[in-house]
Amino acid sequence: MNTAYLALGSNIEPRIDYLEQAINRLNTEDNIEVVRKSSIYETEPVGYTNQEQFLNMVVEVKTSKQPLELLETCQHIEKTLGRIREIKWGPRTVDLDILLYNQESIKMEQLEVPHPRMHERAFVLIPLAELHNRIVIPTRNKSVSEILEATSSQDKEGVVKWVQKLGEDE
Ligand code: PH2
Ligand code: MG
Ligand code: MG
Repeated sequence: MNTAYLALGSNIEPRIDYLEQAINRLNTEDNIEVVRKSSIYETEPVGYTNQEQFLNMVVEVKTSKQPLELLETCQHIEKTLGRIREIKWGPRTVDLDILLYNQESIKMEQLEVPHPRMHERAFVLIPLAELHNRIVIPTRNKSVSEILEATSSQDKEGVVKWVQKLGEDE
């Protein structure tokens, strides 16, 4: 059995529903089990800043799928959830990225693991550290907590624990 960490993100309402549905769909797969979930964080958009805030989280999965099969599953889930509401030019309803797959370094045309930008993204590092802060990112030779220590406080401040407000159906 393999252990993988997946990053989830959404910035189209209902954001929380998209995250939950993505997790349900992962669990519905025969060869994937979501074993742990981080808290959910509300995060400032990185890269293209002219878009809504994201909800981000990380999950740990156990899977007998090989990395490319896992990637296919993630892309299929993105596609099926994206089709629920068609928003022209809108940001994606759900993004599902493979961060780590065991301690493997994989560089293929379709897939790079560890995720090539994970070490510079507080919205990935903070929820991942919650699940496993000693885990080493093989391409960096550093643990998540070490990388987080070197992350600017400004980046970290853009990542805030999210709590659903009562009576508010997002
Ligand atoms: N994903 C991106 C680009 N920027 N910013 C935040 N806060 N969260 C994301 O998930 C995210 C992003 C591309 O996948
Ligand atoms: Mg992404
Ligand atoms: Mg992606």
